[in-house]
Amino acid sequence: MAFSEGVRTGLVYDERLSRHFNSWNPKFVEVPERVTDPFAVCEKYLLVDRCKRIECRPASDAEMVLKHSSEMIEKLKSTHDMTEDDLKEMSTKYDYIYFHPCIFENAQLALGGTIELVTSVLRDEVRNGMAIIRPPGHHAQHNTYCGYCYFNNVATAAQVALDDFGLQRILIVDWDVHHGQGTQYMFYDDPRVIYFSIHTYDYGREWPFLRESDYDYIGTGPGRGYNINVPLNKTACGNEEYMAIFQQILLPIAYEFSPELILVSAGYDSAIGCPEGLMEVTPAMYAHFISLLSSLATGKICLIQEGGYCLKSLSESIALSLRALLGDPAPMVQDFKASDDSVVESILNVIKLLRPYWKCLQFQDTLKDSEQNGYLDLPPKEGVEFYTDCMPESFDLYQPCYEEDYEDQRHELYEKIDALIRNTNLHCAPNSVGIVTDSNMLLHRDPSGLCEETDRRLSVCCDTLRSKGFWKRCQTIPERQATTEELSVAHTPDYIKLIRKTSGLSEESIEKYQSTFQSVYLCKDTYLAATSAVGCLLSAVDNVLIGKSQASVAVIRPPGHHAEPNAACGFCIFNNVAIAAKYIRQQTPTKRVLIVDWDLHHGNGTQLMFYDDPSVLFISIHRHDCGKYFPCGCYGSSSHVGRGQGRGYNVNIPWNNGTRGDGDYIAAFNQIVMPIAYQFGPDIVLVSAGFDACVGDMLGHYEVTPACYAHLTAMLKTLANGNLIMALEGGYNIECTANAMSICVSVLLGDAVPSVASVVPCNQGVADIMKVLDVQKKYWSALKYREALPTTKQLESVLAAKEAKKLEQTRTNEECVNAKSDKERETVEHIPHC
Ligand code: Q9C
Ligand code: ZN
Repeated sequence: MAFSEGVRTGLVYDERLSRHFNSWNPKFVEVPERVTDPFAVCEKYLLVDRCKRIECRPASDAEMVLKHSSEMIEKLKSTHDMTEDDLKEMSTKYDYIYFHPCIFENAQLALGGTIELVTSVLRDEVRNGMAIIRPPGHHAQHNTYCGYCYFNNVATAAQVALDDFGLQRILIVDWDVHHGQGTQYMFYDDPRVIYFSIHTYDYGREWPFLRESDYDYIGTGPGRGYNINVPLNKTACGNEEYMAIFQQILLPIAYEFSPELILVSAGYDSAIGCPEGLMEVTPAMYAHFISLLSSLATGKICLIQEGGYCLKSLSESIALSLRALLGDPAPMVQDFKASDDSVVESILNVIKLLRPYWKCLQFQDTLKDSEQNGYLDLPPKEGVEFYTDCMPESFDLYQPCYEEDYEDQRHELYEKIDALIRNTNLHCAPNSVGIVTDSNMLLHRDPSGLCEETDRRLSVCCDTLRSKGFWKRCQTIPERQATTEELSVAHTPDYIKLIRKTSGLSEESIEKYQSTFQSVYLCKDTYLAATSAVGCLLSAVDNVLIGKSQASVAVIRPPGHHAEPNAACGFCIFNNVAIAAKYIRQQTPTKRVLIVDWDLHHGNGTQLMFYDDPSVLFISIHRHDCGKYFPCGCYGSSSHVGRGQGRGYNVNIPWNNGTRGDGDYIAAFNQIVMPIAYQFGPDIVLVSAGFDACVGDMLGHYEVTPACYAHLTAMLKTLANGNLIMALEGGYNIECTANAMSICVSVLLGDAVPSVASVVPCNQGVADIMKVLDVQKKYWSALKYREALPTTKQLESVLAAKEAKKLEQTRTNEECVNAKSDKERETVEHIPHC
């Protein structure tokens, strides 16, 4: 049975994994509660019963040797019968490793459990899954144990996926706060596996003290460009920094790579409160990472537990991770500050080395030969000693796992975590999607029969939603008509009166009203249809506001986003979405509203209605062609940013010249829409969902695929607790519109997001996006990545200079040694003759 009919998420957990512990060092943080506590919280949140339980089994010999030497396996096996003294003696041979009589069995079980989980996903028995396991794996290497790790669970599972399932593209994401050097080594030359790690580094002064944890280690041979290290050179990095790394590096590369499987080395020592990491990622944030990654690889994502040593944040983070895998909305995270400059620097350093390998990383400028800046430099920092060069011969049995002064902060940190837990909104509406339409809207018809905006746009959309089975999976929301009072939040009384007056009029008498507007037709039922469109959308809004559905969809026409306070325009009569936004502000004045308008055309009407308003952020992405495309003129240009208090709260992303496709839209979302949206922190998201940029649309001639709209929907769904309201705007190829809309509804219902092929923006698309970044970075610190980076040639000459200097240094050192021995000889020679 495939997962679509069964349980979606696999869960690996095994009591036996709590047997081993460090019997001589009670302060050692790698403790049995690291699995029992998280599991208990998962049970408390009633998540366990929603999962398919997958048992641990011992990994086979054949599986263990995939990534490890047989000596190493045998040695671990032999610990079973050792005395404690022998175990202790052996532990001193390894860096942060202890042995326990159960350790072999448990390492074998953790590895077997990981493989079971990953193969269940690859066999389509579950869509995704999580392994709550210990010992962790990412420091384990071919021939050595390291950092609480014995067998490399994730690397071995990846190898199984390559060997037994013939996968070609696997993405490993390692958000454990330590560098998973073991995994890095194992796929360093393999382009089939991306190893992506975010870890604390401090220019090499952080454990595991490796030169190769830095950003310039990008893989070798055919694997060049497929190893990605994001070193953090400060502690206290939090949600904003990690999210920036996702938006600037990980997600763009993931979209270009188009993985078939994602494995996460899910270490929660990056979470707030962990003494090993001293970072500040909040438990809810992991749900965002997972939701965003789940759009890729058709949702095939496996989380394999690695580190995490603050039991409170570890447990909460694991539970919220599992909940995200199950498809519950990511709980809102707020108060995004600007990323720390040292992290901005790390991000740009990564980009400067990787941009020759990834077309998605093209949003920075290029340093001119005459220019200099900090990015011209290359590692290492001087005066740092690495384990890379001199690994100690033995290690202290009582190595402290963290600095002593952590104890002073522990209480305060725990209170902070408790507050986070209390304030996390885990509300889940009884329905994922409410949906509404009304046959009144079919009555609005062009008397000439020539206009593309036809009633069939709506009826085919609804038919398709029904025939594909999506409609019946939604909650049907009752339709209604908007009142004059409701319309007047966005339109002038005279204008409303004028439209109302056309009700029931004959064709000839309507003619004179119609001719005052641009690209609009009116008929005797226009008023009825248009008030129904607004009413349906308000009903959809109510449904979300009262918590009946998490998201809702209004399948409506006539569209609205061109309609201005006192004018119909571009097939639009009343501005549905603008009225909805004003309505939300009226009902709940504290709510911050984000409007995303992905209709092919600029939403000039909506822009106008919120131009001064900082509580409603309007982002429109549209074909502009330097003002020559409808609705024509300069209003859709990127320089229109809002006015007064509202400056920065109007974001236009205009496309100029030529067609655009998935790569451009995904890039615009990763580069502009999502960074701004996360920083804004909306309580509710409205989507002006026109599908006229869809491939096949005869008005647009753009090439966005229906699947791409699913991705855009999935991204926006990570905001505002998933409180997203989608309203149909344009879209004139009836079949394409119906397909695209259906796929968006499907994603809102929680179905897997279909994969788009490897996508990259076109050159003109990159140029358009850069222009917007330059305008908007003044208002949004999340966009501050437009620095000039050196060219490969410049970097090569810096590298050559460094090498030359190193050579010279070795020579001087040698001279020193020689000089010294000369002196020694001298001394010897000067011993007076007897
Ligand atoms: N203050 C994992 O998280 N401790 N292993 C270093 C630095 C060793 C971590 C001490 C950390 C090993 C899987
Ligand atoms: Zn770790």
